[in-house]
Amino acid sequence: MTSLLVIIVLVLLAVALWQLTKIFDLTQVGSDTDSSQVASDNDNNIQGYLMFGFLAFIYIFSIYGLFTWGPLVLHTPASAHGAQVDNLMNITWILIFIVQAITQVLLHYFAFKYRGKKGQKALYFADNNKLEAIWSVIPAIVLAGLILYGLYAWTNIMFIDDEEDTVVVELYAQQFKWTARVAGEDNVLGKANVRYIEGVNTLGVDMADAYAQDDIVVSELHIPKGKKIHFKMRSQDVLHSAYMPYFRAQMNCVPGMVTEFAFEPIYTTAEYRELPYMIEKVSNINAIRSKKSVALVAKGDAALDPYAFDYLLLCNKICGASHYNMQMKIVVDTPEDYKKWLSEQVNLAQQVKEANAPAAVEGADAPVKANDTAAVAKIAMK
Ligand SMILES: [Cu+2]
Repeated sequence: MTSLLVIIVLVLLAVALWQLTKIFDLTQVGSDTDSSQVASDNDNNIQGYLMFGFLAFIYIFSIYGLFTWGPLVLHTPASAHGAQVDNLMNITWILIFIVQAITQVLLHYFAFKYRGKKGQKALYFADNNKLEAIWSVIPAIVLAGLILYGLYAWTNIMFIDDEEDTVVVELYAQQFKWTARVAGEDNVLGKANVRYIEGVNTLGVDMADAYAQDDIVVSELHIPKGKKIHFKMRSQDVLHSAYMPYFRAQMNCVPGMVTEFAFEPIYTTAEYRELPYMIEKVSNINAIRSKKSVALVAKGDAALDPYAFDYLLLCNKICGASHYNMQMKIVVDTPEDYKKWLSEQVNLAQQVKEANAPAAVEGADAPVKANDTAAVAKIAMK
């Protein structure tokens, strides 16, 4: 309601200003100011110099942007194919920068040089085949080269060798969270369908499928360094997009179909945290956070926790109100740590079984997970 009122006030204000300028025009009738609608030499000169002013503005703004926001772009890629993506991106940036630097100067300089003058007539110039050939062939060759290189990189990155030893992981998207399903020992995901969604089986895994028995469902994904991870994406509701910026990976998650992406992580989380650029970035973030904390504590609120770097899986399709916060932590472990993590997980079949079984131990408040030693010990002591 308030915004509607503000809009109405703004519209009325605009109408009032418009009426005022009309009154102002009427007061000028009879005076010798130039009210001609045809541009004079003076007008053309002003426009010509403004062209140079605008040229200076776009160059200064480009250089300012490059220095101010340039360092914010993603740094070292954490996947084996990442360098290829970065290379393609950098070549494209450099080409755009060169072409724009040349064409903008020419465009604005000629607009200034041939600005209108009294008595000067525009030259009628139908066409020039040689010129048109030059400015068609050069961009065609450059673009064809760029596209060919892009296609080569794309097929390289998207190729998944079925024979290769990979770790198969499902990424399941729904408004507004991610869930991962690790294929387990057999490295094959059990079938799934929304109709099977029930209780702890939130992904609708077909528990009658033999391949589903060792599947592990997690809300924080661990993957091993140095091995290709084969992701299979599904969505429960709307279009989502699995985006892992540090791994230079992104793939749409489409309801009703499975999409795929595979990459090999080359830095563990611990190693990536130790990269000099990341140390600097984290300390900058923490400097800002501690400054904010001082203000928060002064107001009587709790201070902010210090930030530590983690790989994240984000959603890159605007999928609804909480899209911005749709994320899952991904930890890249050494192969040994990964094995250890895997052995600590309870598979879905077990979880379903425990959820369905009545409490086995008298006095137990809730079903106990097989590997939950602390809880087992607690019950044993009763
Ligand atoms: Cu989403």
